[in-house]
Amino acid sequence: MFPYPSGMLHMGHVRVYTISDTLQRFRRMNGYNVLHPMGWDAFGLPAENAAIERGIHPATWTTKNIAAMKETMSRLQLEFDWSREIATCDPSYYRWTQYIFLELYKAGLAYRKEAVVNWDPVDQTVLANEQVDHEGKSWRSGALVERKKLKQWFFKDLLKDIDRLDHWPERVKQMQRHWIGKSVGAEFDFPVHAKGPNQPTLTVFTSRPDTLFGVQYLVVSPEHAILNKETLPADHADKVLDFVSSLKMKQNMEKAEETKQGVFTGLYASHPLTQEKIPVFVAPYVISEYGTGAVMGVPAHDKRDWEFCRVNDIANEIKFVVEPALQELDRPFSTTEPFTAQGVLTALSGPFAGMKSKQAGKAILKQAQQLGLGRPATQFRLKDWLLSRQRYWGAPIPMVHCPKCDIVPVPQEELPVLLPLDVEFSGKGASPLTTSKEWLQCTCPKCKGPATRETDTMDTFVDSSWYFMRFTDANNLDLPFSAEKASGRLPVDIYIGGVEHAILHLLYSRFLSKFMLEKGFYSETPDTKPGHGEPFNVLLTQVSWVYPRHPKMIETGETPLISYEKMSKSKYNGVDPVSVIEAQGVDATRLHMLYKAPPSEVLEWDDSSIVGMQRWLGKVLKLASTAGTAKTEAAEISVDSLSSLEKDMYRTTHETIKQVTEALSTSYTFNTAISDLIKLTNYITSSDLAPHAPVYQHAVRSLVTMMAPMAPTVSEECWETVSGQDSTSVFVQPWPKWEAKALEKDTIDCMIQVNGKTRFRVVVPVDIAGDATEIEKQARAMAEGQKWLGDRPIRRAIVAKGGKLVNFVI
Ligand code: ANZ
Ligand code: ZN
Repeated sequence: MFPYPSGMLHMGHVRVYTISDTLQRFRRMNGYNVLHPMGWDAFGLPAENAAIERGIHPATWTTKNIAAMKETMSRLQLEFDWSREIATCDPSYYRWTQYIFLELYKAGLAYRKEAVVNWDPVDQTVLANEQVDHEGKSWRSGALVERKKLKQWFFKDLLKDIDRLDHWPERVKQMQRHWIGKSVGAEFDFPVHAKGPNQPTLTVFTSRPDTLFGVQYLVVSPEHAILNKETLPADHADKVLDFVSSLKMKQNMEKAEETKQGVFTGLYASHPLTQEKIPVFVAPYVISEYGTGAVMGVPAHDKRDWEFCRVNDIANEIKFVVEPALQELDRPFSTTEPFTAQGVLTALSGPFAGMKSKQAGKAILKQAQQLGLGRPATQFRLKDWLLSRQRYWGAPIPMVHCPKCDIVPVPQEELPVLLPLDVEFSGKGASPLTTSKEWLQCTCPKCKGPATRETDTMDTFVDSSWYFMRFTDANNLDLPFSAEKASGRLPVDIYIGGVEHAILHLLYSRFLSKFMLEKGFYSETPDTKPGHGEPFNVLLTQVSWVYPRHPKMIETGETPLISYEKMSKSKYNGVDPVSVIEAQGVDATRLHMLYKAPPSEVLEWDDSSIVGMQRWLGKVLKLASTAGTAKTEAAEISVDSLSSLEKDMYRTTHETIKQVTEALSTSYTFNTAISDLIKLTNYITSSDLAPHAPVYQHAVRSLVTMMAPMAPTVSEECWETVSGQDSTSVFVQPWPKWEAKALEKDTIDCMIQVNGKTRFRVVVPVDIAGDATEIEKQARAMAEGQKWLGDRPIRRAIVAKGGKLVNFVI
């Protein structure tokens, strides 16, 4: 995941990029043609705030920050393909963001509609949610924030295919599922008795059609179209509309939502099956963007409805239309709280009494359907993606407003719509783009008359939901990327980054990746996985909390009850990577990052334990020098002609190769890879084998090569030492291979149990493993055998674990 150029690389970044750099070096050494790109998610609010606060132009600020972060990356030995560098704020990039926007518009997936935004009435500007404090006031002006409807741009239909993602963490998939959420149910129509010639209908969405007979009122959201002067009865209209407009204050809205406060509209609707007269309320707990923006209130079977009914004093008698099936009743059925489970329909449900919920739901829906007052419906709990921002530092939405032709797209060949430079940054008023008069005026592409440009810019999530595709062909001047190059590379093999992006960024990326595939911008080869335009095959997420431990906690070994705030550009609670590299060295820093915690866990940073890594590096340097001095001509090693001492070292080396290779290629458990390499180092150091022995040389060379992806500088140095003057880089060495033959052991350890209790161990040659009689002989020859078995005869011997355990029953 590319970073936001805040100006400082923080430890969370260092962790993510150390992991990816390790993997790319590893794959390259294994002969892969690796694409390891880097770029900058360079549009966004902080640049604009710097402009407002310090008078620096966002472009200048961003460029300076990119340079600083690049410098840190190079000091960390992070190797990227800089020929493909992308900055999303560069016209050569955002031109294509705009192009893709127009593709979505052509496909009917980009549209404009009114949406509620946070409005600061003093500064006359739209605020992001984070800019409104807990009292509902603007962070800037302190004014009470209003909810205002403005026309905004959206993308629609983001979803599907989550279950195909085999190599994504289950937790991330669950979060996406939850975000998207699918609810299967029905819609019912309630004809409304209103004054005037048009009789409106209220349509509700319910997930419980079986409770239709329990409806005691309807509730519409404050934004519902039925709430207008023409439809509302005269004696109620003012009160209702006042209530609705009081909700424009975010503060009032939240309070009403929480207390389930509502107001009777004066309207009645008739029940689709019983024609009963049902009162209609308005309340903000009904959300306008979900379902139909109207619900049927069934207080007996829904908690929110129960509470709403109680708070607003709606009905004195609650209708229970479902009750638990007799056999499930473990205590008397209580009517003092809602019964929300499924069950059996009561007599109050007329012809459907006695049916089970599921079957009743179907039957009720069928009847309503026959009357033309109901239909099956599925709701996705996903709001469309609101992508308009009333901001400067983003890609301009390539649209034109013409008094004659309404909204007209900018022709794709006229892109990019460049951001003007002469804007005012006051943080007040409408979007800064409206202050550049020259830019604002344009000609309509359709009628050639005078027109104005769209002043909204795109959410920066749009920029970052397709950049990985651009990396396949980053300098293309004619298209977002060539189909051939993209098809050869996509999907991304492994995507590494913070889990905080698990929902939105990944969801949007999946949306655009599927869209681009559908539109033929690239194609999938038969062996592509997981297919269907999924952008990322393996997803490796980190909790990007890297925080310093309090010295006192290090002392006492306590774990914190609350974790520190996430490190980020705005919080200066972090460790500065540059000062760590300066004090501790690059490789020790990288190793420590990889060693302290598996990628998915929180990393606690304390400078004191980095010493362990430095010590290890020192040991390897010493080993390299010993091996380098004793170096002889490289000789072939044949397992069969090795002494047992040599065989042991050879086997230990190959075991390590096997484990480290697996850790770096499939499980990404860098911490175990490092501890295996440390064990090998200790093994070689304490071995009695002479350093000129080919097996010894092989062990040291393998060790140095395997360290290289994680500790590139020390490994390079060691490689020069072990391989001599004419050496080439360690990174062009092939990755060591392990031989199955080398792993074979001559002996195995066998645990001996006596009457089921583990007593001692014997080392037996492999060819008698599992042979109880032979093992008994060996065991009796040992002092421990004498102690536990004595001369007593064995009644039964049980061999288990492939001969690694024998239980003697005596
Ligand atoms: C009647 C009913 C009876 C309901 C009952 C539930 C239980 P999920 O599962 O999340 O989709 N609902 C529908 N639209 C709504 C909106 N715009 N704002 C707030 N609530 C809304 O939830 C579906 C249920 O949420 C619907 O089913 C509806 O209440 C409510 F015993 O209808 B139900
Ligand atoms: Zn026009």
